Amino acid sequence: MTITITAFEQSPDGGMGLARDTRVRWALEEVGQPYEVRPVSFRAMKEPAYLALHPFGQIPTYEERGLVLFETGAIVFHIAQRHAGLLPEDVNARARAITWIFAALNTVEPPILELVIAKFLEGDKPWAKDRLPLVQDRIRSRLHQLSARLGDADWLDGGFSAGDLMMVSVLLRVKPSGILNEFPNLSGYVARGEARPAYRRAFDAQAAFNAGKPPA
Ligand SMILES: N[C@@H](CCC(=O)N[C@@H](CS)C(=O)NCC(=O)O)C(=O)O
Repeated sequence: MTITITAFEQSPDGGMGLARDTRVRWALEEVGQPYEVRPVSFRAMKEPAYLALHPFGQIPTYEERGLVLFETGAIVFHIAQRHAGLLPEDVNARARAITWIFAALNTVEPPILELVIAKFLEGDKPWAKDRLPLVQDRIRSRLHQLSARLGDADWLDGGFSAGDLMMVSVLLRVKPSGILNEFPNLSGYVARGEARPAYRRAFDAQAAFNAGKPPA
């Protein structure tokens, strides 16, 4: 069974792990599933052939024996359901881990994306200077709540799960702003995620792909 995902032909971050194929690569590495990567250009992403796979013309997509998925939440959830290692067996613990996937994507990622928009897409607008601190404070407020919940635990609910994989992936996007460092337990949490061998393999594969090198 071959799994194929799509990724930017040339990632805007140059392969530093911020493009969303990283979280899918990471999930596949955690469960030990090999995969292939099909590069797509920005132009091809908006053409009918690609829109048939992904209605919003984005990366990543996931293809496996006639199944086509988009949205990283759905893809990571599917991988975690199908293969052991990312969701607990206990039904309630499993439901809680899935809750954290949703929390990462629906509650924590939106203010972080606002910062990306405020800085890189609207940074030249006359109101950008006034807006930026408001956006940063909304992130702080979310991270404060998340930090309180994590406390001194290693992971959000018992052992590492797909919920942590998604939360760490989302928090990595705020790392370059320096805001994450204001929350030492969250920086430690992200560092634990980044130290996982599966994450390292995913990161290195993405970096090599962007550098035009074959996978190691
Ligand atoms: N909610 C989607 C977001 C996908 C997304 O925004 N992908 C970005 C790359 S990280 C993209 O393709 N951007 C180009 C575009 O939207 O045209 C998911 O989690 O899969």
